[in-house]
Amino acid sequence: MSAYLILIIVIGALLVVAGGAFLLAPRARRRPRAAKPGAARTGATQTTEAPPGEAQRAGAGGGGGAATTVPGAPPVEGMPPAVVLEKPPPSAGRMVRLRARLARSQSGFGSVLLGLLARDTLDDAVWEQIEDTLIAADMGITPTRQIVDELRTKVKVLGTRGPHEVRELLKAELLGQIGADGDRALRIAHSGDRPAVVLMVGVNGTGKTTTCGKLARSMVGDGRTVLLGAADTFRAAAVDQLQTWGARVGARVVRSEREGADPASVAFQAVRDGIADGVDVVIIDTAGRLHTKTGLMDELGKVKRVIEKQLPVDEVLLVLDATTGQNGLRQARVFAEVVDVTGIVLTKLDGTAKGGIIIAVQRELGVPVKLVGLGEGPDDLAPFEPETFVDAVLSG
Ligand SMILES: Nc1nc2c(ncn2[C@@H]2O[C@H](COP(=O)(O)OP(=O)(O)OP(=O)(O)O)[C@@H](O)[C@H]2O)c(=O)[nH]1
Ligand SMILES: [Mg+2]
Repeated sequence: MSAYLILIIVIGALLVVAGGAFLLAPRARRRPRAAKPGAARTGATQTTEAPPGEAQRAGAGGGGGAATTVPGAPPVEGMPPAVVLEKPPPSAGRMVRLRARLARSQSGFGSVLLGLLARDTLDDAVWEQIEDTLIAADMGITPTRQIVDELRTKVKVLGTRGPHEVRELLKAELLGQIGADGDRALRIAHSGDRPAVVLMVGVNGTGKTTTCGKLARSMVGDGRTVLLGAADTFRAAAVDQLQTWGARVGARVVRSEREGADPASVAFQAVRDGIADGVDVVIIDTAGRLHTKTGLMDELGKVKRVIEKQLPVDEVLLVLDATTGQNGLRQARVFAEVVDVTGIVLTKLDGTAKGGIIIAVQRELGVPVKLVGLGEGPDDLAPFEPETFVDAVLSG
């Protein structure tokens, strides 16, 4: 009897297994063969599997290659997701677009200054308050004194002061200190067929990698081709961070597969690949440096020298965090001793009211602020425009 029961159970189990296999078999047959991931070059990785046009066609389901996807269909196991490249906006007009954000962070000291200057009587106590306000905005002592002296003279000459006159006075002074006519354009409009090379340097956490990514985006938005070099070889996460930025806009990222590899050799290879690919610009990200550690600073000099065995470095952009004030200025000084800084990127200007640092740092290095970071969003990097900045400061 019990043997009879066991037999029934075994037959039942076999039926269940056979039925399940029958149901699953057609589905397995329907599943397309997994596409081979794109072969990475030795020591270098291409962030997209196909050039922009092809990637977009694949995304729309029209590509004849292995990575064809149907819009809305769930991802198929083993198949890499099709890369749909973003179309970033061009760099022109960005600062105007971000003016409201700038005004939110900077107009505090602007409106205090306007209020003080509009007072009926401007005695020593009021001038002292004006001076304190400028210093509190990180303007620096010498520029502050110059601004106050000039304003005192002009107010005397002017006699009456309506709100409009006061605003114009202050605007002229601030613009005079910032230097409205400085050459702030990035030197990337290269002649001939070599890529322009941009080296990003700065202390930890100032926003170098983010700026490399944002800058690559805005260059792509301007119709340029970009290659990124991940010469921050100390942290794998930093390399991945850059890779993510590159992948979004179809910029190839040259990286080392080995953590702790020589940053100079990655930079060298990035430039070599940039030449071979015929890109317009190669942007090299470097590791954050403690400006007190001579070893690391020397290494930065080496990165630059090694790149220059192939091509001149057109821009060395020093990334400074606007919220760090005087400390940022000290960093700037040390970096300028190791590499010839050609431009300053002031990040996190959205997070501080101390926009006067623009004046102080330009004075310190004799180098213009070329770009400003105004947020964490991918398009929150803008070419610095003094007039837009001053208008935002005085908008309160
Ligand atoms: N609010 C704001 N945040 C920013 C800006 N630029 C960068 N950040 C943020 O600053 C943080 C550090 O940025 P990273 O780009 O990783 O800095 P890094 O200099 O590469 O850092 P290390 O690689 O560690 O040296 C990130 O959280 C960024 O989102 C900016 O303009 N505004
Ligand atoms: Mg970084």
